[in-house]
Amino acid sequence: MSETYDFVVAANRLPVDRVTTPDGESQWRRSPGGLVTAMDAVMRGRDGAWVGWAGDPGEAPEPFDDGGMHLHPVALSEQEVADYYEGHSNDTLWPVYHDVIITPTFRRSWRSVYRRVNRRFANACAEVAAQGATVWVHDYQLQLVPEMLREMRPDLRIGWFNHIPFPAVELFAQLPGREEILEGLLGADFLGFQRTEDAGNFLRAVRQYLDLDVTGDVVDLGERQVRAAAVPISIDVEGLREIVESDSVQARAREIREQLGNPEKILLGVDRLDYTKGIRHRLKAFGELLADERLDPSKHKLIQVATPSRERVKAYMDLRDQIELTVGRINGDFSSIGATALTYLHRSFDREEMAAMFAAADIMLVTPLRDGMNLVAKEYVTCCADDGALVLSEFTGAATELSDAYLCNPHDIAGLKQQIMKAVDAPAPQRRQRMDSMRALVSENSVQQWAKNYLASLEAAPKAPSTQAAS
Ligand code: ADQ
Repeated sequence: MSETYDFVVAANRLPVDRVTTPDGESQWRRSPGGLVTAMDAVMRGRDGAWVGWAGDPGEAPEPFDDGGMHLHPVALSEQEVADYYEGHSNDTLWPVYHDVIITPTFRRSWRSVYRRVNRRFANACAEVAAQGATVWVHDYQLQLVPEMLREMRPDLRIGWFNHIPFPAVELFAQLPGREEILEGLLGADFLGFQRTEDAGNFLRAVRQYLDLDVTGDVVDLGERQVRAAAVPISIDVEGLREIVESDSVQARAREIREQLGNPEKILLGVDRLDYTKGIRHRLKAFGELLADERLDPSKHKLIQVATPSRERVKAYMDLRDQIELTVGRINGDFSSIGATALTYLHRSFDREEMAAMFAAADIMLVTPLRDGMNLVAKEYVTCCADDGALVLSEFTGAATELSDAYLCNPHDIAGLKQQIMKAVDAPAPQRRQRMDSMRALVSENSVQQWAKNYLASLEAAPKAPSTQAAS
C-alpha cells in the first residue's frame, strides 16, 4: 500500500510541467497559471499530496516528491485529453461559466469521458488520503469528484473551490447534465467561490434544479448540510514583494524602460491568451487612442504579454490569429523604425521578469469580459511604483475588492478609452492615493490568509453523521 497523507489537493494539472533541456535531459518546471501560482505558496511546508495530470498524454509517471510535496500523477490518454480536457472542460464548461462569451459545444461523448476521468481522480484521492484526511478539490474540471469520493470515503473532509465564476441560473440552465454537476459538488462539505454572487448563483441553481431546501448559504440534504460561500483568492504578497524589491529586479525594470526608449508612460497587459480576458477589446481601444492622437506612439508604449494557452482548441487558435493580426495592424500604422508602439510577447516568463514588467509599467490594463478573480491585478498592485494606475474590468472578481481602480466596462470601447485616458492623465497624488488603499487591501488578504480562511470554513462545516470508511 502506498503512503497516505492528511492533506491532499486535487487539481486537473500538477503544479509542474515536464520540459526537455537543450541537451535532451527531462526536468520538472513549475507551470504558469492562476491556480498553480496560488496553491504553490499554500502547499509549501505542509507535507501534503497533490493529485493531478502531468501534462502529457499516455501513461502517468510514477509518483514523486518535488518542492516539499508528494506529486501523484493521474494518467490521461490522448482521447481523454481531447474529450475531457479540451472538450467538456474547455469547450463546454469554460464558455458556459464565463457568460457564454463564445458559443459552447455540447457533446454527449465528452460528458461520459468527463465522468470517467473524474472517477479516476476520485480513486487517486482515495488512494493517497489518510483516514480522516482533508481533501481539497479544485475547479470546474473536477466537479463530480466530491460526490464520487464521498461514496468511497465518507471519513474524509472534502472541500471544493471554484477558481472561475459560477454562472447565473439562466446560463447554467443551458448545460446538459446540470443536475449531475450540482449533485457532484454537493458531495463536498464546503464549497468555496470567488464572489458572493457566484455562491448565490450556485445556491439558486440547487434550489431550481434539485428542489432542495436552502437556508442562507446552507443546502440541507437531510443527513448532512453543505455550505457555499465566497472566499476570494489572493497572491503570495510577501514572496512577490521580496522578488520585486530585489536590486536585480529593480535594475531590470529600469532596463525595460530604457529599452523602450524611456517613454512617458508604459501601459501593460498580461493575460493567458484567452477570449475571456478582453485582449481584443483592449487592443482596439489602444489602437483607436493612437488613431485619435490622444496617445502618442513615441511617448506611450504598450507591452502585451499573451501567454500560450489551450493551443489545440479551435476558439483559441482563432483568437490568436485575430490578436496577432491586430498587433500587426497597430504596429504597421503607428510604429517607426526602431520604435514599436506595441510590444507583443507570446511566451512564458519567470517570476522575476514578470515582477520587473509590473514594476516598470505606469498603467496596468486588466480588461476581462469575465474573470473569476484575476491575480494579475493583485500582482500589479503589489509590484508597481507608488503612483502606478490600474484600469480594471467590472467583470472580474478582483473589482469587488479593488474598487479604487479605474473601473471599466470593456464591452463599451468608448468608456474603456475614457478610463484609460483618465488613468494616463490623472495627477500623481490621485494615482498614489488610489494605489495606497488598494495595496493595503491586497496585503491584508494574502494567499496564505485565503487558504487559512478556506480551510477554517471547511473545518467548521457540519460533520456528516457517518464517518466510517466504506469497506
Ligand atoms: P487564470 O485565468 O490563469 O486563473 P489569473 O488569475 O490572471 O488568470 O492568473 C494568471 C497567473 O499566471 C498570474 O499569476 C500571472 O502572473 C501568471 N502569468 C500570466 N502570464 C504569464 C507569463 N507569460 N509567464 C509567466 N506567468 C504568467 C484562474 C481564473 C482566475 C483566478 C485564478 C486563481 O481564471 O480568475 O484569479 O485562476 O483563482
